[in-house]
Amino acid sequence: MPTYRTDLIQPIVGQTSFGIWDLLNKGSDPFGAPTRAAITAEDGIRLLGKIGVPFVSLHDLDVGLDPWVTPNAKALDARKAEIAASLRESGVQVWMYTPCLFHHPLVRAGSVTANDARVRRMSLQKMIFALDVAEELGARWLTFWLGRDGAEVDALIDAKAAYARIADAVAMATAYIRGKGYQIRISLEPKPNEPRGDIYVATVGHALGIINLLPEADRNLVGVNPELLQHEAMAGLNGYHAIGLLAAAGKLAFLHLGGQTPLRYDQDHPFLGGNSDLKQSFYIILGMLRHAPKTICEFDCHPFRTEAGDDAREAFIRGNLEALGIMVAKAKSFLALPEARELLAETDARGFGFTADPATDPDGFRQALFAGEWNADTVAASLSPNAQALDRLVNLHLLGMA
Ligand code: GCO
Ligand code: MN
Repeated sequence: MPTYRTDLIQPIVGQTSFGIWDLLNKGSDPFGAPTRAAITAEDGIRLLGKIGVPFVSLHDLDVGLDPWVTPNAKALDARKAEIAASLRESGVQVWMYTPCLFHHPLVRAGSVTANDARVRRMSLQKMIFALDVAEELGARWLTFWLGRDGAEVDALIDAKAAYARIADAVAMATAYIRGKGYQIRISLEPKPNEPRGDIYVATVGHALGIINLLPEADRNLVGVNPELLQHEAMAGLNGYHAIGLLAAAGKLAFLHLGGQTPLRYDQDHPFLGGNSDLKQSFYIILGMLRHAPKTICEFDCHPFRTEAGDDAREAFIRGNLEALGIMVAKAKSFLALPEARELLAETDARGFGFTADPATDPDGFRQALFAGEWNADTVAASLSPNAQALDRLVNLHLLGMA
């Protein structure tokens, strides 16, 4: 294992988390057998504690707390106590908890969107059970990753009903949170496809649309955790814009990070790993630093399948932390460049250069808006958007040539 740079890791490690499922991952893919030995959830938690990662996220299934797999209240209680003890001993806290609504054959035609009311009800049971466990374990977020809610055969489920059913389920969960006085919040994680042909909560925009379907009192209990680069890039979308939209809407819950080649299957490469787009990765960290500098960066990706050694998982954790440290350092130093500051002077500017309220005084508003000489050709000729100069600066800086 190389010596990973603590000078890069130390400034950011306090705002990081790893999904336990990513550490348990054994390197199998739909074509190939596992390449890494199994570890337990406790091993993974211990490893994070040793490296100083403050948070871990859990799927009920991966930590033995799935009520569909273990329909025995006593056994689940005992297992919960074991996980709590492991977290305590390792000094690691739970960042996010997910009821796995994508694994069991029960949800093969959807969980909360299924046509069969029994499946919708059992999915809600699982969500509410998970909320209780998550709150008890101190989790800050419960992520609904509705990865099995989608379609190959669109005739099966009416799309309007599907979105309404998702909103119904989320609204039940938020109302329960309010009723119980819980601290936990709900997060939606978009993904365009895989495992379904098309997933309903496909993009950040879809997630915001669903939040908009909720009763108003529940909307502030729900956020979105985009997975960047992977999930937005799978649809060829721009992750920097995803962060911008969520920041503007006040809905950025936290980030899932990893590497991805656009328009491919969910590669889940380590952050900056493989053929990931370095520039896009730079921009998402730039967006994060500017609009949510303290947000938790949770790595939701896997060691490459090639990595089979005993230290593969430790190298994976340290490698991701170092990669984030590199991009945070790059983005910070970019923002501090006098040339960048000058070129970016107007980047946050808003407004239209006049004040008048179109609702209370529409005629005054019109008059103010059109006051003066406005000629499209003249203004166009005087514009200097600086795009080329900024792009050059980003390239020189990112590639260490500035
Ligand atoms: C994926 C998803 C999951 C979710 C997780 C939420 O596999 O594509 O990213 O890893 O993040 O299920 O907890
Ligand atoms: Mn994810």
